[in-house]
Amino acid sequence: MQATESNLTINGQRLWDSLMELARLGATPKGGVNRLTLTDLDKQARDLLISWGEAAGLKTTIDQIGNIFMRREGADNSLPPVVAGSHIDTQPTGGKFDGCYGVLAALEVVRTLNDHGIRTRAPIEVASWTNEEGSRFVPVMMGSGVFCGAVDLERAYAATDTDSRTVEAELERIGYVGPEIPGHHPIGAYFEAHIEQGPILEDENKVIGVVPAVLGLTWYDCEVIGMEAHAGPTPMALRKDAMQVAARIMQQVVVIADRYQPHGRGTVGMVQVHPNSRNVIPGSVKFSIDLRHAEEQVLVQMHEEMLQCVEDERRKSGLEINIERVSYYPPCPFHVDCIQAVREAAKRFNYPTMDVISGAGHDAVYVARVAPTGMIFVPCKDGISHNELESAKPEDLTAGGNVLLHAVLERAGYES
Ligand code: HGY
Ligand code: MN
Ligand code: MN
Repeated sequence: MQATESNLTINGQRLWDSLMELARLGATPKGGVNRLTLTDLDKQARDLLISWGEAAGLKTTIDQIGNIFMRREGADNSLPPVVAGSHIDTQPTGGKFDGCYGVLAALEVVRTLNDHGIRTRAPIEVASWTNEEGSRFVPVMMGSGVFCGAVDLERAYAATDTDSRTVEAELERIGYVGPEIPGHHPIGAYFEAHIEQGPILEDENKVIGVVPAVLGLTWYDCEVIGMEAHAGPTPMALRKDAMQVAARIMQQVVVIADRYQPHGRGTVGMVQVHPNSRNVIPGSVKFSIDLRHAEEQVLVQMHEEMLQCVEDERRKSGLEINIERVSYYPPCPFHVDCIQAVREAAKRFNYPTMDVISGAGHDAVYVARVAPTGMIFVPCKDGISHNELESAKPEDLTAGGNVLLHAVLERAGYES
């Protein structure tokens, strides 16, 4: 059947089946996925994705930071490709859909075009970016950051996990150091479909989120250095208790975020206590700080207040406190033409639609620096993500895939 543009839809069951099969790699007892970047499980997922791409007739290229591009030729291959994708690495207690949905929805677009023998004018590519999550290695969105020049390749290679393994060694070990120089890969336009990872679409009974922009983000590693001592005989006034000082700084992360609502965000997600023994006054506490906002000037203000808070605690406690910024990107608006393509595609199906600013970071933030970029959100259950309970409705995932299909076609053009 030669589909006309208006009634072309993806195969939602095939998309769902692929999501469930990929989710088996690193499946956790609570129904989530633990597949950290550059682990053996990540290699297995990369290998599976590439095998699916090859089965769909795609040609794979890999760059030096392990970003994967799977290409479907068009009628005019001198045109830059329209790329769709996301990431397949997960959080330690991640879900089945964060990132994987965007990559497999892009693959489903290709599979659908194959089913209907549709040849696009520009080539189409499916992209899977390395280490979007920034959980095992910082900075966050590492692969797309290196691709757009925001992150230096050598800095990325030197990043270490808590076992002192480097990105370079792990990428080598899993066999995903590709030949292509990151960024030497034209992109005509980029679309990323993603679960919203928040409650707005579900609360508002909408199916499609048109994403105008993404909150800016600033991440820090902070370490308070005190002195280990016995929890019993050491008088309170003589202690150099790293934990108490760290706890005051952690409280301020939330106070600063609350000061700049509605878009202010502040989170302490990682804490390492040394020696982490119940009857030893902690000698060192290392912790992460994640601050976000929709306006660059406010994010700068939050940054300055965070540094001032650390300075005040340094002076009051007399302890050594180190704070290092490890990730930063300003708020990111998407391209008006790509936003419009998403809006038009959603209108084609009469999907209930609304604009949603993304609180989460995505590879699209960095790709937007080198190509017109847009995002498509679909609801996730109770807005929960970065949690093994993460869940989404097949019909919503299908709707997002249909919007992705038509947004890609709008930018790639095709011969009917
Ligand atoms: O941190 C984020 O927003 C993304 O999940 N990496
Ligand atoms: Mn994601
Ligand atoms: Mn994520």
